[in-house]
Amino acid sequence: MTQDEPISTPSPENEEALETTNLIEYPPVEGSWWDSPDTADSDEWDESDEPETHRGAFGEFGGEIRGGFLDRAFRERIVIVGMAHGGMDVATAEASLDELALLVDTAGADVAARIMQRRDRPDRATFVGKGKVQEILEAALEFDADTVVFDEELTPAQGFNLEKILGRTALDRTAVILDIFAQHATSTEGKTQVELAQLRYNLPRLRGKKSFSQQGGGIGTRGPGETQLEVDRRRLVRRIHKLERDLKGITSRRQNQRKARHRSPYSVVSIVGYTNAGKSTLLRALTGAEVKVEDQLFATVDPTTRKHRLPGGEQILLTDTVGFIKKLPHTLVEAFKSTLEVAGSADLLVHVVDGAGPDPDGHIMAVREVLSSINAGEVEQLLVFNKLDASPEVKRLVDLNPGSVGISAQTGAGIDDLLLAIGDRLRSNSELYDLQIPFGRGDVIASIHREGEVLMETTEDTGMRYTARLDAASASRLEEWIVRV
Ligand SMILES: Nc1nc2c(ncn2[C@@H]2O[C@H](COP(=O)(O)OP(=O)(O)OP(=O)(O)O)[C@@H](O)[C@H]2O)c(=O)[nH]1
Ligand SMILES: [Mg+2]
Repeated sequence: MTQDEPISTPSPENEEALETTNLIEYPPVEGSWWDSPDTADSDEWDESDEPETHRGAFGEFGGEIRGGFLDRAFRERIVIVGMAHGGMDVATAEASLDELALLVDTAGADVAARIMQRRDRPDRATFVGKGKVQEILEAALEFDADTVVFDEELTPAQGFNLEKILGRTALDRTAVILDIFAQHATSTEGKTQVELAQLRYNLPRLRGKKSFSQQGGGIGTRGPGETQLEVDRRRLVRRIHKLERDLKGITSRRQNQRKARHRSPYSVVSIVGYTNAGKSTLLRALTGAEVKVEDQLFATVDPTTRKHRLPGGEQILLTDTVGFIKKLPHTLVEAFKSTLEVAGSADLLVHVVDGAGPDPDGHIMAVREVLSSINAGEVEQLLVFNKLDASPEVKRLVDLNPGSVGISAQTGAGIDDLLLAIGDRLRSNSELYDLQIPFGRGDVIASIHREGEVLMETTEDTGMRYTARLDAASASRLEEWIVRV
């Protein structure tokens, strides 16, 4: 252990654990710590301390992440651990743990046991209390589990300590979500974003064996006396910088596309919602888009946009994008900023909620929180309760939420009403204008029809006169033809 790594002082809480191992405790690293890797914790640990029975998500780490955190050579058996702390009631914590079980299943592993703790606040050194750690160890031994997954993000120190005591891999909710994203990303942008999130997550958790060996490093890979950890950290930081540069390039291309879209006559509608709500099913039902629909969390990572004509004739651009979840990892939001920002620049958000699911209100709140954090909280939302075919609850939710619509994206029920509601909402952002177009300007007449809703058309001596409903963008494009507002 080095000096900059405070060793926790014994307290009744962790006394027993300290008898068997040296625990570390330091405050969670915050902010853009990846920008200053050299000032980050530079602790190493003795090889003799190293547990032998696990691969160590927080233990040894050979550089770049290539796969996920979970072993996919076989279905791992996992112990999951939740905590009700602060004002949280046990039912809420249990629901969150149910969701973690789904995440683990989607990631390709089996839940062997689940453990819940009620506590004022997490233990700084080991997240759960010392008695609970023993209980987890016993469960892991009983069910022959190689990995324990905690329902909240562990600090690097907590993860390190838990792995040491438990002698097996300690992961957290964030690692599992990152793992799923890594499996599901298909586009270059998606893959880059996920890798970046994984590396940023891993950097403060990087630990290495103390080794001053010059062997195996290759020429120029290691300076004199540089530890394997420092080499790994340097490689990781280089890779992070490269991915950041790559993403910048991709993002600026996307922003140009988005600008072009906003110059285009189409309204932009983004489908948002909790993961597994039925967003992709809806895009598929409306536009026939061949998007992946799965009873899985985060089936969609890469966004898809399709054009669609509303019953009133207006064309819209409809985007299906990544879903949200409670405790969505900050590293993911950060890395997926360019994808998520699309919601912020939409004319309307179609917020799809699984009306047959366990906690529609909690899901709505979680989605709204994420939307605010990506500056999309102010964009108009149309609340859509999905899975009408699966539960009578959907009707009740629609009644409780004026202005919302109930649909079944699967059977098509309610879709016509949804399209009318989308048209209405977009129109409520628009105003009535009178326009005078000279004969011979068929192009302008065509744009009025395409972009707006024509309410009256009369032929005059010099040209055509229209009363049409236009949104602000169309009105400014057609400004020179507007005669009276
Ligand atoms: N019963 C019923 N099931 C539905 C309906 N719409 C979607 N589903 C099912 O719900 C699951 C999730 O659907 P998706 O469309 O993949 O959901 P999503 O919101 O795109 O989810 P992610 O991309 O994973 O965030 C799938 O198993 C769908 O078949 C519906 O109206 N009724
Ligand atoms: Mg989807």
